[in-house]
Amino acid sequence: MTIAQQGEASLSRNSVATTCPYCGVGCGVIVEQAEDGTRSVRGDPKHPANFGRLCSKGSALMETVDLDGRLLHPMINGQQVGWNEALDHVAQGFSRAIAEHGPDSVAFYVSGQFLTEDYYVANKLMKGFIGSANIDTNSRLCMASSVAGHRRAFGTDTVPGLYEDLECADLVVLTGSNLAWCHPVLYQRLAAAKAARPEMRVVLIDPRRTMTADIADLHLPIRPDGDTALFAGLLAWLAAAGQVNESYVTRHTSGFAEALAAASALDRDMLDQMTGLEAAEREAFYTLFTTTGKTVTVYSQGVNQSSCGTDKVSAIINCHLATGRIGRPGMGPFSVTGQPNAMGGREVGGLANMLAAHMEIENPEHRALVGLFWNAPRMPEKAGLKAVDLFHAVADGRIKALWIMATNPVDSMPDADAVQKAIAACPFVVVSDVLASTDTMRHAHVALPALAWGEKDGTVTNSERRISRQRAFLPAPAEARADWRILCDVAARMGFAEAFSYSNAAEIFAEHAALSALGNEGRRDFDIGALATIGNADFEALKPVLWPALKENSSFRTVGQDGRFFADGRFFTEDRKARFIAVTPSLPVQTDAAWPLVLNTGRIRDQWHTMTRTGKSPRLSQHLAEPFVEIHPDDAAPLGIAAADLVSVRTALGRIVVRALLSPRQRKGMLFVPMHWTDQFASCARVDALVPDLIDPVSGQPASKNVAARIEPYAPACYGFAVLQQPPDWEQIGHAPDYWAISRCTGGWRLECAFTEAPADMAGFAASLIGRAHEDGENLSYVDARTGQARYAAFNGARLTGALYVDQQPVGVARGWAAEQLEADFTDPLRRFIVIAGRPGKGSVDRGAIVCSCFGVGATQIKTAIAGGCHTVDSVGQALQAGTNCGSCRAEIRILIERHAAGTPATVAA
Ligand SMILES: Nc1nc2c(c(=O)[nH]1)N[C@H]1C(S)=C(S)[C@@H](COP(=O)(O)OP(=O)(O)OC[C@H]3O[C@@H](n4cnc5c(=O)[nH]c(N)nc54)[C@H](O)[C@@H]3O)O[C@H]1N2
Ligand SMILES: Nc1nc2c(c(=O)[nH]1)N[C@H]1C(S)=C(S)[C@@H](COP(=O)(O)OP(=O)(O)OC[C@H]3O[C@@H](n4cnc5c(=O)[nH]c(N)nc54)[C@H](O)[C@@H]3O)O[C@H]1N2
Ligand code: SF4
Ligand SMILES: [Mo]
Repeated sequence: MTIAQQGEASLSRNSVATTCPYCGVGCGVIVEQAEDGTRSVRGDPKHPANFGRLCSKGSALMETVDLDGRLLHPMINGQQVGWNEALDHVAQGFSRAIAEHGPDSVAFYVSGQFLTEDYYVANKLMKGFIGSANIDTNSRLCMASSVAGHRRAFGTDTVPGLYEDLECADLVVLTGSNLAWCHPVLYQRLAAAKAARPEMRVVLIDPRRTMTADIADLHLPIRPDGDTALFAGLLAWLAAAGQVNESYVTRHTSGFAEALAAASALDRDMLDQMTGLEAAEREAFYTLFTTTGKTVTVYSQGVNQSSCGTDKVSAIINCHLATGRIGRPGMGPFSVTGQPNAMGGREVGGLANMLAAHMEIENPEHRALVGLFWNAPRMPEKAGLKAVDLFHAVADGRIKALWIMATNPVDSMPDADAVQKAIAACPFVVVSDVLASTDTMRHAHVALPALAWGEKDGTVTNSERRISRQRAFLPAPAEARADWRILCDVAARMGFAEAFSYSNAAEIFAEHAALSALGNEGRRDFDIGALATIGNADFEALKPVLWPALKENSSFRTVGQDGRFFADGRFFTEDRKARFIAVTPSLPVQTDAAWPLVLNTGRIRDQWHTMTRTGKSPRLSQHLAEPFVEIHPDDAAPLGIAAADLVSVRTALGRIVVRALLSPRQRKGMLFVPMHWTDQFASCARVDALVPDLIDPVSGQPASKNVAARIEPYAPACYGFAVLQQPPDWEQIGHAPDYWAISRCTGGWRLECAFTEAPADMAGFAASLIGRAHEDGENLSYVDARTGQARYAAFNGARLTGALYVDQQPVGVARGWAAEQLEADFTDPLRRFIVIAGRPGKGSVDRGAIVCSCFGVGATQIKTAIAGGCHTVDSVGQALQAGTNCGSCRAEIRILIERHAAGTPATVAA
């Protein structure tokens, strides 16, 4: 079956080929419906991104598509209204602001989780019809430094290579990328290639020894923001070693001498200091790079999210240009995109400083071309406000009407409390989301229900420039509508009906494709003219397609036959030469006695961003069920912080309260807090409230990674742990604990909590939390006044409705086991006492913290298997199935084997 036929198959009722809505790997998934109506997902074996593989998040997609918590109707000020009223209201709100204060008084803040068609329409409305460039996107927080680095080197925002380059390289350098957790299927492909060709080398550059280190031959625990110096040092090293490709540099580049001079100004001491690495470690890496022709450098947020992110990108690209290692199999710099459609957003020009189809807003020729094509009444002549400045403008009242779509800035923007305040004070705020309650939605005057993954249709582009279809397999729920349709309906009401009269996604895509080819003639990298006349049926059946996709008769070849850019040494600058950029490393984050540590932020394996979707999945929520800070045991000990203690993490901006996870994999002097937890899931864990809005001066991307911080024990009077059928409603309960965090489990919810002062009536608190027994139920409790330990359980018929465990220490109850009791049968009243005992009875097991989400296998089970003689990941897999589906947990299993097979005790709180 060809992939095109798969498209046709997608029209059948039982099987739909679509694309995963999470990371930029862009895996193809097939959704199948069984006779009984249940649906399942599997990796699409024909999709060139994943060839059938899926990671833990992709495998759990079906746990996230229910309607629980969905926004299903338009709302104005919390009241349900009809679509007409909502759309009129939005159009009037924007039109009024524009009439009174001009087009720059309004703004859109959109997202790399938009489909290309949504994105195209939003950009066209703002830039062509409202006449402002005030549309920016969460990609500013994500890819802006890569975009800026590409543009200043290549003349365009081009990713030269393909995923297969990671497989055929002899050296893969991963810097600022936790590929194992953030691009898991690409990581699996790399791991498989290395297993097949063990001579291949992998170098990981990350302050933390992440799970990606599992396949690394060399890990450089770099000092925060040491990358510019490290790669500048490499350029000088290459030159000194006579390994510069002189003929390539002369024929195809400019600026080499200046770049080398800047790089050579760094002496060994400066490199030691700036990289925080031993000279020997650095030189081992330099030697590998110098002696290995086929080298790919993969980078992501450890590079982009920095006040010197663009310079880091340039320092990396410089080394590839100097060696001519670009655009050929197994060679090149490779910026991996985060979101499913970060690339698509760049193609349509969704950033405030771009236009459309990789054209530039400040280029009059480009403006004229696009303006004519759109028949646009007005086009902005200058770039619009970039995310951080945009929210500053909201804060100081310059923006009178703001429309936020498919992103959650109250949690994900730096200085998030200030962003929250700004949004709350903005006179007119519209939010389009799939959920009814998010930290951002809370401030919406108008809430618009969008279609979610599985319901919507369109395209996304992955990290290797491959455009794939997302296809609907579920009906639109209640009144939810596609984002592009909502935008078109508003545009029509603002007087632009004709330009926004699309009847489906295919028409929008065709227009976007036509624009990409307009006046292009090989001048711009992004050209999908071959798809400009695509009709409905072909759009339906569209197979994954790599861009550029030029019209058949086009004589302008910009790309090699193999789909890679720049092998011919022709770039998109005016003289067609690539530009070296001279970079001067900036100093690392300044710490001092008050703020002695550096706070680093990022992602975990099984959660996606602000948890609006992955937080619904019991499987995914049990891997790391609570907000935490990772800290080196040597940093924790002098502060009196022990594993599983609650701690406050502070920066100059504020404080969060999270669980301490002691780990020797963390670089000393640094802390790591995941970005995922919001006010919906925890009392005080929005890490972006701690991150100042410092930006890279070239790209405008915030420095979300490295912030001066300190940490101290939180020391509550008592800790609690509960399992509950219903999530707690603190308003109704009347007393929220000082600290709390909730997560989904199969039968309900898990709650961690703590009180700085124990409630005078703990039993009363327990009863209102876990419920009072009904007539055929029972409430049990056990209180030890001496130790402060208490346990409460409520049963309703044969079911446990909730149990609360309280202790003066972190509660020592087996979490996974306790959560399973929500689904257990308690018809026999005697069995109920095991809940109070808090321990598995005879014949049942405590699985421990979940390691393998696919099969729900926990650390305790794996340790038992190891003790029983399973000393390889595969043998653990044979015994327990763990790690045999998506493979995302294999590195963690290997670490458990290393620790427990060798008899060393674990320091990581499991
Ligand atoms: N599970 C999961 N996967 C995801 C996402 C998710 O939310 N969850 N989000 C997706 C998105 S949008 C994105 S952008 C990507 C991000 O993917 P990644 O960039 O791989 O993820 P992060 O965890 O943000 O950061 C990567 C690493 O950068 C390191 N780092 C911090 N500072 C520095 C530094 O100065 N130098 C170097 N060399 N490294 C540093 C951090 O320690 C961290 O391990 O992931 C995508 N995939
Ligand atoms: N400290 C720190 N901060 C960071 C980062 C970091 O590493 N550290 N990373 C940054 C990066 S790289 C990124 S990409 C951002 C991500 O940050 P956000 O974009 O804010 O995070 P999401 O949770 O993905 O938000 C997407 C929202 O869109 C909704 N949604 C989902 N599908 C649809 C749809 O089809 N239509 C509409 N209208 N809504 C939909 C979801 O429910 C959710 O509310 O965070 C950034 N912030
Ligand atoms: S690697 Fe995982 S999250 Fe990323 S696209 Fe593939 S299945 Fe989805
Ligand atoms: Mo991202």
